[in-house]
Amino acid sequence: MTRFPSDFIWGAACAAYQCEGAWNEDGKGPSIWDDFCHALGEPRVKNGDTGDTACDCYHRVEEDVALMKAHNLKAYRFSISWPRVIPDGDGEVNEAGLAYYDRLVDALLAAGIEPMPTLYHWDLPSALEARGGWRNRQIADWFARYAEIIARRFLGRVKRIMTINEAQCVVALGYGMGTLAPGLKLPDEELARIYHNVALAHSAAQRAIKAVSKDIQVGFVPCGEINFPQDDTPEACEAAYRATFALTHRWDFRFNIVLDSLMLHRYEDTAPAAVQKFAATIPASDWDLMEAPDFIGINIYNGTEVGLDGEPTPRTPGRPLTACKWPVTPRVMHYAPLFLYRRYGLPMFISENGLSCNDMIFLDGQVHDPKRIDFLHRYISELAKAIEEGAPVLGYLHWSFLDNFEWASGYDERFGLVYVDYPTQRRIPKDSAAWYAKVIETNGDCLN
Ligand code: GCO
Repeated sequence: MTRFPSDFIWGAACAAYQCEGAWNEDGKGPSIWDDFCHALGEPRVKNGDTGDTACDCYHRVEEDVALMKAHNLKAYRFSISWPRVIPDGDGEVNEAGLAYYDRLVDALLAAGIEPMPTLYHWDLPSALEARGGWRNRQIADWFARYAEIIARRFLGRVKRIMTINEAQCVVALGYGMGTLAPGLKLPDEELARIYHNVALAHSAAQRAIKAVSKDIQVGFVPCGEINFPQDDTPEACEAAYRATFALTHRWDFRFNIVLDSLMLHRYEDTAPAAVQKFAATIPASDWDLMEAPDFIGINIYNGTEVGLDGEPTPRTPGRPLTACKWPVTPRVMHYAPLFLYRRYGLPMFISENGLSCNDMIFLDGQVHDPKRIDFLHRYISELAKAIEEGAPVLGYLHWSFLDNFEWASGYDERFGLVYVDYPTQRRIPKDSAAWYAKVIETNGDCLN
């Protein structure tokens, strides 16, 4: 029995800084990630790794797209580097930067793969950070102008544009914990202000894109902690639903911290005092500026099981973990789409899901990754349940097609279906790549 809709979009995702390289070529301006990786002193990234070369995708468009085609991908979610297109963020446009994305988009279209750009996957132009970055409310104008430039350039070639990827990581990890660029540690009230600026920026960008064409579907990509129930009873599900959207624990890493602004125009009562204090200063006219996205992209890697009291259930000793020690919790893929649909009523993509494994080239010259296959089999099977129970999931975009630069973990973590031998840039499809190609070919039926 087919469990996925016939037009289900199977694909993969990546981000500019994590794979392009060419960090200072053809007029590209510096980004906060260039600065973060190049900062002198104590390395902020493991092993002192940088995205200077990464997977060299900037120079390998044809080879990489051919490999995607050979593995049946129907869509490729990539991000556009803002400073490649507008080196200082709001000034001159860099034609050579746009030309690179022309090549990528055209190669994808020629291969029958839908190009799905994300405008912001964390590489803010350094010149804008110097002006306050996401702390500055003006970012809504800077971002809207950039969005319009992209929408005009790719009009007729892209059907969907995602605005901001994982605002929760941008804010909580970049400006709160300081583990990602720009590496600041600001207090909660400031973080609440930054979240509000993110919501304003998404909305301004959405209006700018729609002014170019109403036909372009605009998406927003949140992330955060999702709670799933200890069993499938209605009481357990209700407790997990409530816990997922409560701001009592990790308020700054919950899906609803931005989505509520965009969709419901309010903050949860459970928000901590510092957030309530900021919320009280928001002028009513700001809520009129909020734009509900056409769809959301949800990035799901793991979740936390909770009991009837909404508290995490005791950890199982020796529970399964990925190479970067994230718990393997496939049931989150069943519940996250259902919970988000129940609260917001929007169609969605699984815009990222995958895992890091300690992949290596075996004696036979191949890369065998049975753990990845097992993990994906479990998660995708749970996704099928969510779809059967009514969650309007339009597609699944695996993170990632190629191994790539994993932010503060550098190159130690390998998330790809395709192994990258960094010294030679040779691509070696892992066993999971062939497995995923089969999943796509059978529209998921081979998992039944
Ligand atoms: C994101 C993610 C990716 C990561 C992936 C694995 O924000 O979209 O952080 O960039 O590489 O989630 O951690």
